[in-house]
Amino acid sequence: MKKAVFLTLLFPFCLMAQSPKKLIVKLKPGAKLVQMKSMDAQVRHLDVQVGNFAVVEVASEKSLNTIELLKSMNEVEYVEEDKTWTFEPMSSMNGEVVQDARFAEQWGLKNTGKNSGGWLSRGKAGEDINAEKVWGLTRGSKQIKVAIIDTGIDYNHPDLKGNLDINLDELNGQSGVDDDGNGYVDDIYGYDFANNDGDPIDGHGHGTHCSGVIGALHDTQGTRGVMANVKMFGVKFLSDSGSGTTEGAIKAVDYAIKRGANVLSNSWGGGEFSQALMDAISAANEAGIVFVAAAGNSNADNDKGDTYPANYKLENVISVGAMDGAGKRASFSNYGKTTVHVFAPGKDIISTVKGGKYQKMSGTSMACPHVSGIVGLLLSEEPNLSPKEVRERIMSSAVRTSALDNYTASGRADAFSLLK
Ligand SMILES: [Ca+2]
Ligand SMILES: [Ca+2]
Ligand SMILES: [Ca+2]
Repeated sequence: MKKAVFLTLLFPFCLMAQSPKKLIVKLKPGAKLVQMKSMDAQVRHLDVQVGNFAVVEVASEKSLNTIELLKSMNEVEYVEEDKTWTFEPMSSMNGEVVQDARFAEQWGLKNTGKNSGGWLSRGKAGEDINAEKVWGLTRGSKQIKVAIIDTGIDYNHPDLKGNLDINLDELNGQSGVDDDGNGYVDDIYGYDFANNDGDPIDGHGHGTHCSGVIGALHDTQGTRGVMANVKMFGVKFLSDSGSGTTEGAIKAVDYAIKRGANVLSNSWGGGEFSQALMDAISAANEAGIVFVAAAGNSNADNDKGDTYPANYKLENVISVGAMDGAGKRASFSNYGKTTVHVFAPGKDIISTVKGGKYQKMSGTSMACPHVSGIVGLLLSEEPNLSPKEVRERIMSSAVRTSALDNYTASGRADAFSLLK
């Protein structure tokens, strides 16, 4: 008899455990949401400064009723379902692994026409971000912090180690203790909101690749970043398989703001609009922080479709499309005559990956950090520019080409023209 009772009790709990729905609730300033026992819903408040948010978890079959109930409450501004966000690579994750790559292969920085072609397409000299020339003017600054919001960062990579933003209080502090009192335990190299711990090590490789594009060391080995001098940290919210939640993305943006980032590099996206995420990015704008975003890899027109976060109409968002070594739109890259602000190299890009290695990847994911690095170079020289001014400068200095004319509001990002 006892056994039968136990089973009937267990059943509904199993249902809940298998299919909970996560709701993001924006509350009016100062409002708090109390536990919703009548709905069997779990309520958590988000400890973020980018807005007054709560997360409500409820069994799927009750989510519609719960949403209606929440919407009827005076304290609630809006409710949305948590969404899934993924990074924006083309896929060559299993591509060629190169152990001894050199600067000569980095056509995105210096395109010789010979280092940028493939079997089907010839490369074209000069179709790059004009990095060598800009390095005669600036190589960046250790005053500039760039947050790579992604799958994490291989902070042990020999080509990244010298350009990391290290939280010395935590490095020299006690394990398990929030030594600097910033609310995050052991956040030395960044934070991991996919697993909620202080270790943002990259279990995938994607975030490390983007990091290397921005700031791999200028030395004798491996690759070079757009910036020779920078302080980078990893804010992980995409899991090792490459997907994350709206909750994680909000926390990641919030953390990067608190840690003093100047630039947020975002090589990820999803399909749908999230007001909560937009509010978080808007808070970054108010803090003077530039939000660079991959335009997406669906060969789609962003003027007509919804690609977020790239399509948020905020002054600090720079949407970046990907071009190939011939200076043409990469076949996978999203485009948009008004919504895609600029293009940058994003095909067969060699950079750092986990385990101290190097690998070629393609995607607007790779174009995005090129522009993040260029923004970093600009802010190194002119730190008081507003995000809006930064975007205007990036666009007005871009090289307009017939190949890209129909695909972007400006052209190919050119770091030298920007800073000369
Ligand atoms: Ca801490
Ligand atoms: Ca600690
Ligand atoms: Ca190097």
